[in-house]
Amino acid sequence: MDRIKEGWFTELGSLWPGQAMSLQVEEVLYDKKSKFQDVMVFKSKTYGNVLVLDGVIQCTERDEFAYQEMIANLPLCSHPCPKKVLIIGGGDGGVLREVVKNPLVESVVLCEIDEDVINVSKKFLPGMAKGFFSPKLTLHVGDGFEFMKQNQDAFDVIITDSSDPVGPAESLFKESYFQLMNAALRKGGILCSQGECQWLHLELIKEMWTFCKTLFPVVDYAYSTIPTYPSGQIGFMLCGKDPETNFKEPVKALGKEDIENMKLKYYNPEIHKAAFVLPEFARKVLSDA
Ligand code: SPD
Repeated sequence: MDRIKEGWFTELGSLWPGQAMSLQVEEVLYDKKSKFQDVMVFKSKTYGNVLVLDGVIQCTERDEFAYQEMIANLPLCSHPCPKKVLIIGGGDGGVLREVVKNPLVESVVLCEIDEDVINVSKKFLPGMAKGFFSPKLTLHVGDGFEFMKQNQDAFDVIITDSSDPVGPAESLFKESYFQLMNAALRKGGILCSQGECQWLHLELIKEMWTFCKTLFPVVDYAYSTIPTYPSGQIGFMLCGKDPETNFKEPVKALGKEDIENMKLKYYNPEIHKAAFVLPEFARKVLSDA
């Protein structure tokens, strides 16, 4: 609660030194410690309900779609037949909501370590958590590392919807985790992982890019704009097992009708392609890596 002062929540963090995002608070709806982290939901004045883990904004009802639609559709639309999908993390259900919309997806496993996040989201973020009611879903509450060790050669697409690399999610940004995902993917499989922000974390992105290149024949980096994440952007690391995969050109391009049926508000084939066009400072670092 000390993060809320005079009616404003402020997101301070060591990963974005010297800057902070503030949102005006109308009411704190939930604030408890789970087995893994501090879980808070507040009703904001202009961004709807906001989920905060360990003091960091995970999603707001107003802009969450910019992240969830992109982290789901960039990999799904890059795979010719994404039948079996695994989501690691994603306890708010927003990525799941997007994944189950895709008619080619037959089954989804969501593996989230913190059951409190799922329950709190069902109660306070119902628009995101609706994916939990899909018949395509198998829910697994537990550790993603352990789950993948026991499920090798099993998925067409793996999406890692994690918090930042401090605390419980730190290991999800390491080479050993990407090795495990590689083994859990079927032939031609694709992964898409939360890839932090090019304005703030270029060193980390470069490090990830470098080890991904040693593990996969195709690696690419894309980003989305989103007002309530640090510096207003977040990126995605995409890796493919098939050397023919071209992330920049969706192999399954959604038409106008698909976009309407799926009620997409951010993703379309044009923004898919544009998301890989990096500003020169980032393009240079990643192309030299
Ligand atoms: N800086 C916060 C990054 C959070 C990314 N994950 C958000 C989870 C939304 N499903």
